Amino acid sequence: MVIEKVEVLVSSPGRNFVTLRITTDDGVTGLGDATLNGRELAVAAYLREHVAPLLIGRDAHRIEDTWQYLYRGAYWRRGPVTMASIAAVDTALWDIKAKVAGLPLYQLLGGRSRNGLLVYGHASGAELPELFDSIREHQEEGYRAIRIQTGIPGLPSVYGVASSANARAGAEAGTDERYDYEPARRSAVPVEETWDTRAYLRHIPGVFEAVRNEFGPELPLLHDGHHRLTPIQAAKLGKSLEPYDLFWLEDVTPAENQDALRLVRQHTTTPLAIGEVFNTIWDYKTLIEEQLIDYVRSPVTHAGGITGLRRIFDYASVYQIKSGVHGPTDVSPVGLAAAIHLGLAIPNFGIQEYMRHAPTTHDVFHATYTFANGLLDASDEPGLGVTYDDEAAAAHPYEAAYLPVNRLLDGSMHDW
Ligand code: GCO
Ligand code: MG
Repeated sequence: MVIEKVEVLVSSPGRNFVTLRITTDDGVTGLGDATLNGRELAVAAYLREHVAPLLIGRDAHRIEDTWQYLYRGAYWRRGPVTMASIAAVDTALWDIKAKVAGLPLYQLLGGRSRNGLLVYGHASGAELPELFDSIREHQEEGYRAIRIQTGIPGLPSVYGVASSANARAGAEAGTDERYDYEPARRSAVPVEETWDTRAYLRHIPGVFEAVRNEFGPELPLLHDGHHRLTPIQAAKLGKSLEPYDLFWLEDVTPAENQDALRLVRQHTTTPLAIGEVFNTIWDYKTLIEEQLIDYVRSPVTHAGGITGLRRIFDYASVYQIKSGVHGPTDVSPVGLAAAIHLGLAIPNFGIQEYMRHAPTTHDVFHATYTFANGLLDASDEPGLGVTYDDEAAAAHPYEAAYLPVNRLLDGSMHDW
């Protein structure tokens, strides 16, 4: 069974996605997600120009060898563009192998270890009443774990809080963005936001206190610091949130400095999650070996596919570190389905982020995974259980969209 056709599909049903479709000589197709928010066309070009021509004629069953061929063979290792490209190829080949076997992918990864994946959703509100409403809506929809982000007094807009502008844009586009906000905006240049760390550190503990008082001690609560703090500020935040018993505190410091987490860890027992911008096992080496984190955040889409991410999870399992896979709407339904299959099989599953895609996205990506009683589950369809509708996609061509950039109040560039 050899690879006969490799197509790079770029479409924008609600937001931009890059999808790889591999077809074998006997007509079996596999899908992989290669979406890199705000840098989509770089991955599309990498795949079209430098990967697709190398795949034609290769044995579609040789997944590990193809992974090594693309990783070692590039010489220029790692990085989000390379690793998203390898991920898409890897995922598509797993999809094909499972279809040929006539089994849902999780069966090839060792079979079910659980009934479904516990997920968390995103509640947000500029003020506490809106936040409380958002938490209640999520609970009514079945969510059993909830991430909380709020406005900060003095800042016009803050990461993770659905803005009314976004909600309006969603309403106009016919998409549901009431709480599934999309941080990337369709514009030629990024929007600029402002940030004040001291105001944030003063405000957040009171928000968690209010949420615990309203919703009680049991509800698992999460929070994302989005790489904005110095190590000592992060340590202070972790310590100040200890009374509210967080499930995790995410990305408190810029993730590339692994040593920063050592300092944070020495000061707080709040569980730490990191890695949505990591793409290889090497990015986790110190963090895993020194047990500086509790959850690994990389998605299949950005960390070299099923093959790359499973290797990270196995390594993490030695140190009782669990999975907490990134699942924003910029990971396509193909990338999410891959995470579901992997999460069903691994022994050290922790939680899965589930932001939910807009209905328009599902017009193009027909997915068979289900969400019920707070759990995501794969269907029994052979492979990943997702198909791509070319006709529907044709109505949604790529449109430039960028994530915001962040500046401190004095105008200095900061981490977004
Ligand atoms: C999360 C993430 C996202 C990212 C987004 C960038 O925890 O879900 O932080 O909201 O900002 O994926 O493209
Ligand atoms: Mg995050």
